[in-house]
Amino acid sequence: MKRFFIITLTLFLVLSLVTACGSSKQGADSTDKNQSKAEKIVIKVGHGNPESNAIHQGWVKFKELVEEKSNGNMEVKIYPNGQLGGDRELIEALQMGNITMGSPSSAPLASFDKEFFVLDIPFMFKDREAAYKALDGEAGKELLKTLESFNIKGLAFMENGFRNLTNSRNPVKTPEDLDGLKIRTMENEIHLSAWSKLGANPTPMAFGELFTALQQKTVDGQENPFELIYSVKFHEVQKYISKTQHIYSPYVIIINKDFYANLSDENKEIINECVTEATNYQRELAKAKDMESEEAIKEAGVEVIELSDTEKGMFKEKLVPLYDEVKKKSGEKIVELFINATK
Ligand code: TK8
Repeated sequence: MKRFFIITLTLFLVLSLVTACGSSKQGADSTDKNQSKAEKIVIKVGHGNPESNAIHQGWVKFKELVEEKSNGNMEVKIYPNGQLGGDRELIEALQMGNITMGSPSSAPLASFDKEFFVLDIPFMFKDREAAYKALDGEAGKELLKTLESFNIKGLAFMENGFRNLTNSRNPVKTPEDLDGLKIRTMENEIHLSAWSKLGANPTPMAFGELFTALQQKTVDGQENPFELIYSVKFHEVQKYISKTQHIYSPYVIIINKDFYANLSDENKEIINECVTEATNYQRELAKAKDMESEEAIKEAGVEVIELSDTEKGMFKEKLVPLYDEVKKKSGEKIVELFINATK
């Protein structure tokens, strides 16, 4: 009995050794199947918005298209909601290759690449079409190219939208109503300067901290497009929304430059095509959601304030010196390209 036991034990040990060697050997040789698994290209996307937002839906569209067109050789993993960081951290992570792609707002990107300040010229685009024309044309392409010295490749502009001022203190129709109003801005010097010139008391803050800041009245107000305001429930902690539409805010679709450079021509082509298709899809959705959200916000009881041309003019007038400030930062060339594109 004892002998039988020893033989069984020895057999068991020998067998497990053989299996162990076998499996490690298999790992080293790698069959075809293993190889294609090892070669699967994973694209890690990080962004700061909720899953209900058009920008997230744009990424989902991109994922579906890329995975289909590459026959599953490329896989897109999306990390929404700022779970990997806010815009500034995400841009840094992308530069280092810790994430592959992202869609920060253009304003925080300007702290890295000064030419992006051009998009902070207030009231530059009269409507969406004017924005698309400039951003998709030569001006936008030149601007995206400037990202290359930061190890970033710029691919396209999706849409956040025209920004509106919200606050919990008083209705705002003219700059006078802004006196001392504590406003959160994106992390961007031109935005800070603009709100100071208008008489408010601006403070930069990451988007992820904003809801609590509004709720606890650390700040009185903030500015964002209707869709984002509604989806993150800012309307529940704000009383007034003025349709200032002071700036058109794009999301810049960016990819780590080294990662992109190392892709095969075929895969580069897939990425480019899918970004274009997803951008068209996303813009349509963003536009529809912007209008729906405005209605929903009104229904929720927030006062939506229309501004007449004269009232808007009062904001514009105070912001005239901003042109020179932007030019100094971004350089005249890119400003001229954009101004010409809007003519
Ligand atoms: C989300 C931000 C947001 C922007 C802001 O990460 O910070 O106000 O409008 O959309 O990019």
